[in-house]
Amino acid sequence: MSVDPKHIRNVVLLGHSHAGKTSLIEAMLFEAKAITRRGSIEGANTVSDFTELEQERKGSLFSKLMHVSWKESKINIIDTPGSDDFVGEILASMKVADLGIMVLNAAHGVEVGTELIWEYKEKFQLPGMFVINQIDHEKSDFETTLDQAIARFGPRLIPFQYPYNQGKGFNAIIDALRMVMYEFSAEGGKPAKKEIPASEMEKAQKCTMPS
Ligand SMILES: Nc1nc2c(ncn2[C@@H]2O[C@H](COP(=O)(O)OP(=O)(O)O)[C@@H](O)[C@H]2O)c(=O)[nH]1
Ligand SMILES: [Mg+2]
Repeated sequence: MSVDPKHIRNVVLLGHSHAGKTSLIEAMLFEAKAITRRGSIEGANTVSDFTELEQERKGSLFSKLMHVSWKESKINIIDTPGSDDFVGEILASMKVADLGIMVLNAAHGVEVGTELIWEYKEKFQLPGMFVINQIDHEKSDFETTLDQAIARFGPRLIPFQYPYNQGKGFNAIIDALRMVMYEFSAEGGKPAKKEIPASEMEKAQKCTMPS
């Protein structure tokens, strides 16, 4: 398939080890239908962590390039190791990316690796967005993680999606830009679009207002 260069995006996933970067990419590949079976870290069968050493250690050691087709675009996705020991892999990936997606673990908040990698991201003046991950974890605390990110990385951070029901049983998010709720089935796939519950309306409207 030939792709017009204006429809090519290069994104790099960044963040502390175990934030969930490799698992998130596996979900992205699955949702974009680049793969038909979603692997896991525990199953040692993700697309990204394919080397024996990574499967043994259950963590990424090298940067990897994958891609998906999404509507008219080709999105190149680079996975990176989280540990500063592999900073060369992280920096080289940042150099070729248009966007850095900082992945935060909602059960852990901002971590040392997040801060170190953020400094590099700022040095490269790489545009960024945050994904707060592991929302289904019983100790997930989206609000505290977001507050920590705003306190550490600046008030310009604006949440435009947030979980409706974090913790065990999590299956819905509020999208404050489109002003809808998306409810996901356990198998993934296209979410059901629902009205934002009345109890969430004020919070959703406030999300994107400048403070
Ligand atoms: N419950 C839950 N576990 C997750 C999620 N994302 C990743 N994990 C687990 O967190 C651990 C680290 O994930 P991994 O993708 O290797 O993180 P990475 O080091 O940032 O690439 C693994 O045990 C994953 O199974 C998530 O959204 N929910
Ligand atoms: Mg990884």
